[in-house]
Amino acid sequence: MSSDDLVIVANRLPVESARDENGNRIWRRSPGGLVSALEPVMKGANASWIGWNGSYQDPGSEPLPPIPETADDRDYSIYEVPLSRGEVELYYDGFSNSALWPLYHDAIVTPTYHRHQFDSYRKINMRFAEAAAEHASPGSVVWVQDYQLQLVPAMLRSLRPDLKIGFFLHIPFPAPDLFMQLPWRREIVLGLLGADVVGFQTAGGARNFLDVTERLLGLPSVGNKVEVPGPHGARRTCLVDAFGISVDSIGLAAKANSPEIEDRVEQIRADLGNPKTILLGVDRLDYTKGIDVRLRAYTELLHEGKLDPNETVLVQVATPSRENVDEYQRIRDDVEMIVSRTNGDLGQIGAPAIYYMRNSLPIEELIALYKAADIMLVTPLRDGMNLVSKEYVVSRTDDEGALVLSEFTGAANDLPQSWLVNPYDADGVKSGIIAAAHAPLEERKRRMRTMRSHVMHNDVQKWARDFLGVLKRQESNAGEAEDQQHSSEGETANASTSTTTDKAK
Ligand code: ADQ
Repeated sequence: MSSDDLVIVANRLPVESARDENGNRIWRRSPGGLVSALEPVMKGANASWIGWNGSYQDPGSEPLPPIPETADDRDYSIYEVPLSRGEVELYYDGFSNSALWPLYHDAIVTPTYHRHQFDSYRKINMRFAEAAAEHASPGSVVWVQDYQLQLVPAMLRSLRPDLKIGFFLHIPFPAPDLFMQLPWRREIVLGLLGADVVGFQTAGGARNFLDVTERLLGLPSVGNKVEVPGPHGARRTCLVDAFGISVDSIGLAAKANSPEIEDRVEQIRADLGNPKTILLGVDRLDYTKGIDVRLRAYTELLHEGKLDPNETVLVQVATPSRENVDEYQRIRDDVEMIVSRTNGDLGQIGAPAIYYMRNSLPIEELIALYKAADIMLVTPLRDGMNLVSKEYVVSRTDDEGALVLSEFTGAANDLPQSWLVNPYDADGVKSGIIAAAHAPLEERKRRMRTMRSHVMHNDVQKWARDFLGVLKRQESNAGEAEDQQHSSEGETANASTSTTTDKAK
């Protein structure tokens, strides 16, 4: 067993199993925002990552090759948490992605709540907490990630009261009235309060969490701190704050400046027929991302003659995501319907109006697309941060390009020089696109320079340093060891407070 000073606990490992062109099993880097965000932080640290490898581990299933101890640019340990197909269906596709994900994204689609799914969520959270308890060295820092693992902080504290425990939520924390729908709302809040520091993407998310803590548990905050009562009159402090995530700015900008990428940009523009204006969308294929919103806006602009189909193309790259969840099949159908209608109506031989790719691309190819794109369209209905917008900005080392960005992303706080749009207002989205397309070059450059400078100075390494710095400075809660071992008693004590508070409201 190894001991580590920094332990990341996340649903997914930074690697996943795949097959190469010869059909052999290989391990490759996992897609998605979390891995992009955390990998730079792990490099060079005495660190480990605990998570699921993305494959079902059922009795009789094909054994996977061991994950290499170290690979290329990885110098941290990996510990796998096994999950069976049934567990993934209940804990991940079920409670995490059919209840929590839609609820936390403003209930864009109706969340579904099932007791057996939550039971599985609780059981799997305990499995992650036990793995962290096993691999963390005494007194080390454990950083738990995201909505799939909100019960882990309190569970881990009860197993290992000596640890410094941080939690970061990558997605929005919803308005209190919405959160109150959740049948297991108290258990979730108590789970999070097990951490020494709970981080959110935005100040609004942190405020929402402090509000529900007061409403549900009757625990007021002083500034950004909540005193959490233990069973025998003991108290510990939980600090709640905003830490907006970012990207590996220096690494991305260095790639963007490479001659290979410059060549690829030229080739992409040529392959697209050297149009006057290239619009680009890059997302996971998720109903929160507003892919349909931007495709509709673009199509209407073409039909209205405000964009010329002979001079404009839109490229949409969408990575398949959560395909076992019905709503994801629905958004895929919607998007593909719009693409085929628009191309049917407006495309010509060799010149479709929309280039649609449903796949995951290497980061170098994404950067080349970012650099080729005159207008980047980021139109989520709700998004915790949105890394794509920041990747676009740091890739534009030429200061050209324009960003059309939804107000309902965390990134909108950091990138106010973008063309901000309300994705629920179709005409507003269209006006934003037209304004970005017609803005004088000098104005575009001025806006891009300011945004690029902001993201270059506020990168993912700074995000991690800020969070871990606050966590390490947070007064030690380790003295609560004994009390926390009786955390279930503590929950009972809190439960009576909260019931009173609930009734009082
Ligand atoms: P996501 O919802 O996955 O992340 P986002 O922040 O945009 O959203 O990150 C997506 C990542 O996947 C980016 O790094 C992007 O480059 C990559 N990606 C997207 N499409 C791709 C494609 N076709 N091929 C290859 N890579 C692709 C969650 C939250 C966000 C939050 C992040 C990080 O929902 O709000 O910003 O975590 O906290």
